[in-house]
Amino acid sequence: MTASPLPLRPGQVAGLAETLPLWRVTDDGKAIRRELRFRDFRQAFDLMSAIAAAADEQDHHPDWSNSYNRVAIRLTTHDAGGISARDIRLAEAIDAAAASFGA
Ligand code: H2B
Repeated sequence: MTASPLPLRPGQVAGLAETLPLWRVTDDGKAIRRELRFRDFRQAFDLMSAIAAAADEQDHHPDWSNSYNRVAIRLTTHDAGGISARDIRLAEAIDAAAASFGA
């Protein structure tokens, strides 16, 4: 198992607006979130399957929910008690997967 990740410093959190413009920092500053909307449930679920594969590869997992064609994703690092570089890396993979689905 790898060492526990460090949470981002406040300046790094502020910089997320530029590096991950589709994501918002939650009010408590401990997570980032993005909401996606698709044509239908099948598209939404296919994206979730793609994200699940990326998450397992990275050994870093989203907190998320799905309602029909919407997927709400929240990324936080439980082991760090906040946002870490692991969340950034997974967010980038999610953005790439979503773009390939046209979302
Ligand atoms: N996912 C997230 N979001 N945060 C974590 O701290 C985390 C994880 N820890 N996936 C990983 C798994 C850890 O439990 C394993 C043992 O590496």
